Amino acid sequence: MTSPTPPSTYYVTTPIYYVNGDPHLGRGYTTTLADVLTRYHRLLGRETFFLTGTDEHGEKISQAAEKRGIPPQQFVDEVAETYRKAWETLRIEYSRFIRTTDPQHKAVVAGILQKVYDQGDIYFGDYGGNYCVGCERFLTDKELVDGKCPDHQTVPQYVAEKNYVFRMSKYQDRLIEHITKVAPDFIRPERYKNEVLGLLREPLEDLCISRPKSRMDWGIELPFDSNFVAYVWFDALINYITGLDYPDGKNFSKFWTSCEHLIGKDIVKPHAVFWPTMLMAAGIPLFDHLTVHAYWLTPTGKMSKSLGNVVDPIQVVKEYSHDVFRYYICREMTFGLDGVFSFDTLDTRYNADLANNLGNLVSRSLAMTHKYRNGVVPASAHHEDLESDLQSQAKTTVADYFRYMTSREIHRALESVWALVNAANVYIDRTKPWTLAKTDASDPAAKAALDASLYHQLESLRLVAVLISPFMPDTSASILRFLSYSPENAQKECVVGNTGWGRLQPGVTVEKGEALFPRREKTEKNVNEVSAPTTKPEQSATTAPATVATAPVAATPAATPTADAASAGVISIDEFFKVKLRVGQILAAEKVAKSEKLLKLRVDLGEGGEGRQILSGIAKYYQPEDLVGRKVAVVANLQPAKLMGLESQGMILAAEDATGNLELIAISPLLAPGAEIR
Ligand code: ME8
Repeated sequence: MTSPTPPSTYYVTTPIYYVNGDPHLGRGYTTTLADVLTRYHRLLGRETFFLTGTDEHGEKISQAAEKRGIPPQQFVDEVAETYRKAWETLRIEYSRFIRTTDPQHKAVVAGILQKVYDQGDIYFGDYGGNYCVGCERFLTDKELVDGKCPDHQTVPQYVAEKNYVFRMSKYQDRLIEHITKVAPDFIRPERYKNEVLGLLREPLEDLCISRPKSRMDWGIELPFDSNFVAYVWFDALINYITGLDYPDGKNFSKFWTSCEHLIGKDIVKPHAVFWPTMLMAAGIPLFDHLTVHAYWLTPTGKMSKSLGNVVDPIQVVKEYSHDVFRYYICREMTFGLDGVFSFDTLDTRYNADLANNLGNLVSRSLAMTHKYRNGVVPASAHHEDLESDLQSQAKTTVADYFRYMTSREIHRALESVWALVNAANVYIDRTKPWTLAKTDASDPAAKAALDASLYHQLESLRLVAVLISPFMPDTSASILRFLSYSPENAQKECVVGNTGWGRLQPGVTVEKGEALFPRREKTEKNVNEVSAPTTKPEQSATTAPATVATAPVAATPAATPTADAASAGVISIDEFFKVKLRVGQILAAEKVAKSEKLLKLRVDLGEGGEGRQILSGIAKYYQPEDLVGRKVAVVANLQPAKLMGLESQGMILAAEDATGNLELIAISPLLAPGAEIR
């Protein structure tokens, strides 16, 4: 159980955002991710530097200021402040906020332009092409779709004028060599590397790097011709070194080559082609990595002001919390692919992963330690298969976590932590501390088993708290505080590669803690709707899961009222008691081949053996791995039925909300499998 050997420094950047737009979800995502990676590298003992800021020059900013009727400088000052405040609200802890209107930045840009000009890599000439103001760059014919910019859906403007041009083509071969041979992980994930290599298969054109002041004067003046300002990308990209006080700053020599640029897929070309060739021309070593993520979409498509579907991360944080927001965006988006943000999936993840799973682990383990051991962490001498299983899951989780963090499969890193959260909850149910507590005063074996159970619960929790600290700093700090475990220890142990089992010291007193993630009302409401027989009898449990639609079991006498009573919409108490409802615990879950709806579950109903096989139509709403360990309500006396050639020996209860989503009925994790529901 060791963490990767840490190089000593880590430098991460976000794009500097255009000040004609708001700090919306997409920008909030990149910035949050940079914060997560910074905290992760600090945990590994690296000295970190995190740069974000605002891109304040160029045509679209000048147009936006004009629209507001204020001078551009006043406009950019106001919006830069909005960004700072937004990141503060999201609890982003950057090292420096850079603005391209900073005098220091202007001087660095001028210095680089002069150097590249003096060595003959910038020439004056005619330049013409299709300019997209939205992208602030010329688009090649190949990039246009039906004559329009695919990102902005606008027809670019044809611009032809005398301008200064950077000999970018000169560096094409060196760039290809770098991407393919020198640093194969320069651009990641792989799909974006391939996209760039695709671009580089065509001869690279030189890059126009100026705008005549007569047309647009909101920019940095060229040091060698005062009639022109620098092209906005040539200016903006250089922020990444100004931020480290290039050329002479201590930070530049310390951090530059450990640099990771985080960007969205919209600005791959400027970062993967313009920027490295600019650096080559300026004689500056290249950065370490360009890490690209995809877009956040909404259920109604791309976020856009005109559609009114732009998600404001500040509102989300206000309604939930920083940690919930951070967890959701990092867990929900498969890194590198587009993700869909919806409050529905946010609530589902909140209730399933945070309230039910992590929240319960915290409250159960602390409550039981208080109830059975006066809050004192017991020593664990007893070691059986259940303890080995949990420890081996902890080992797998730690290894997977570091592997996925290193490969930037961020969502998977979190998934691996939740595998341990799940396993710890399952472990509690299997060791049944409440049963052991009945005899532990007189039976030394029961006492040892209870000590072990409590220790293993708490130690799993400690490990989880350490691993989630980059993602959920407040939650992690609360859990470590509950466990009387110092955050400095957590950090130290990652540095020395000792994240492993057994760091929690027996004898310390844990706090009682508090509910970290109370279940959210939306789900509560759904549950009530289903359990109130008078409101919606047709939506009762027997009709809820999609399995029922195809399952002959739905028509079994046990679950169906008599014809007379059914027509009246009521059933007698006797009829109700014919239905045997039991608490079940999902032991295993997998998709059913060729079925979009069905999951095949193995469910422990307290009957011994391997548990029952139950098919449930919830595949669209739950990932199999998120179900393992979960307690569910089961109709236990349904006549078995075959679905897709597989036998189903019962039915899991779920409720359907107004949008047609299915949500499993919540069962307290304290209830043991087989407990009767009535
Ligand atoms: O391009 N989903 O600034 P910008 C995910 N100033 N991320 C998104 C997103 C979405 N729907 N929308 C935006 C610029 N982003 C230049 C950068 S850097 C030297 C100059 C994020 O304000 C994502 O990181 O348009 C994307 O690359 C960036 O915001 C674009 O920000």
